[in-house]
Amino acid sequence: MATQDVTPLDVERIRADFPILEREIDGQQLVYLDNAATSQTPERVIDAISDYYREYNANVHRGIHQLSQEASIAYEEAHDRVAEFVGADGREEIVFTGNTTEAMNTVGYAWGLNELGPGDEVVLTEMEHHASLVTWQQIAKLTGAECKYIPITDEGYLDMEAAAELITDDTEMVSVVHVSNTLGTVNPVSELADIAHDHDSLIFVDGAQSVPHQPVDVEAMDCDFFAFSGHKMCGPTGIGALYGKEHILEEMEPYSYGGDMILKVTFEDSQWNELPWKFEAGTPNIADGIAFAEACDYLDDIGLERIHRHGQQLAEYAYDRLTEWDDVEVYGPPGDDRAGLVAFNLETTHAHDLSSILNDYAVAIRAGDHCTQPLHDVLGTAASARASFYLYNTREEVDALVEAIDEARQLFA
Ligand code: C6P
Repeated sequence: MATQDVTPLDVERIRADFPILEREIDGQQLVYLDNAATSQTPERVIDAISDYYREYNANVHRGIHQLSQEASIAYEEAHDRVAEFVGADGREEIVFTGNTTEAMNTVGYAWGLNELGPGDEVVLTEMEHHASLVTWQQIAKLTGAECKYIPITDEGYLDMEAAAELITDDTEMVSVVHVSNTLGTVNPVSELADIAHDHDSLIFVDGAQSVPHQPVDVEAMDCDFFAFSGHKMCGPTGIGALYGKEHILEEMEPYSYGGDMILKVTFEDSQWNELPWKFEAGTPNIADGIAFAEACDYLDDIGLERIHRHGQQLAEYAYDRLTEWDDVEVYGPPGDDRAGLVAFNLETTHAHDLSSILNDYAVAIRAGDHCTQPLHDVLGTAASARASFYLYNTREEVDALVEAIDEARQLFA
């Protein structure tokens, strides 16, 4: 692989791309540290949406007229762009979905219902997001299959010895989160793919928290399925993608029926359209699909390797500052080995109260279970506070976070 440019980001210049960052809350400058939930949107992505509605709003694959042709081409090419962004072969391997969750459910219903049965096992991890955990849990109930969970170590890494024992010839699917949205752990997904394939199992990787922050190559990873969301990577809400190896998607039956996913329909039966349209029933989210591709361009123009390093540096700095205090518990791996987020708890203050106090200082973080309730059970807490960073965040914003937390510590001491 060519050496990638890792010169530091020009954050001030980047911030100018995001109009929302100028917002003030009660006269104070917004400090937005909830990027793992939803990232902010640069002007050119906003423009891509409004250009579509102003200039070529029309349904795709249905009209011969000029606007429909323009919309169809832009929407189709958006699939190619998103495919290229994650190292897929082409549009055949990229199904646009509403988000990561819908991508999971697509595989759960379209693949799982047909392929799983009693005696089969789905291996997940204790750090799965509900999007994968609940999907496989419910598909397992419907099919008689069983879910097993790879445990985490005390430091928040996957226990790979346990993984090697849990993945067996009974395993039909390994479903693993690439980057944990709660621990910040980066999981060894290629190694897990090798173990899964040694047992003739497929592997689904949840890339919701990796694709926005680091270069991803699904072919090098050798995963069979991969999912991610536009709204966490400078794109719009309501759009995401499911990657699947072409031969697997080819063999899979669709589970959502209607217009555009068919080639030929009679009163008796129907034939399916070619990939990826076979899995995109009904009028799709055209504007956001096109803007999703614009977000890929935006991130590539800045450079994923640089974005990655910036997020890691901010997380390490936040980790170091927070762990200076004895009354703060930080979850997950050490500061120098985590993705760009930090989840923690104050001994004296519930995460929700802390988040509410931070809001008084215009500091936006997330508090709650982050859709990882079983993981929080393992951590021994019902909720945590989480600060998550992106390309436009600064060290000064981490300082603002820490100062606001200190105010809360004094208040509840
Ligand atoms: N996590 C968070 O604040 P959707 O909602 O479908 O776009 O993404 C679901 C999802 C799946 N996997 C991981 C690892 C995730 O982090 C998320 C979304 C947000 O952490 C909202 S719960």
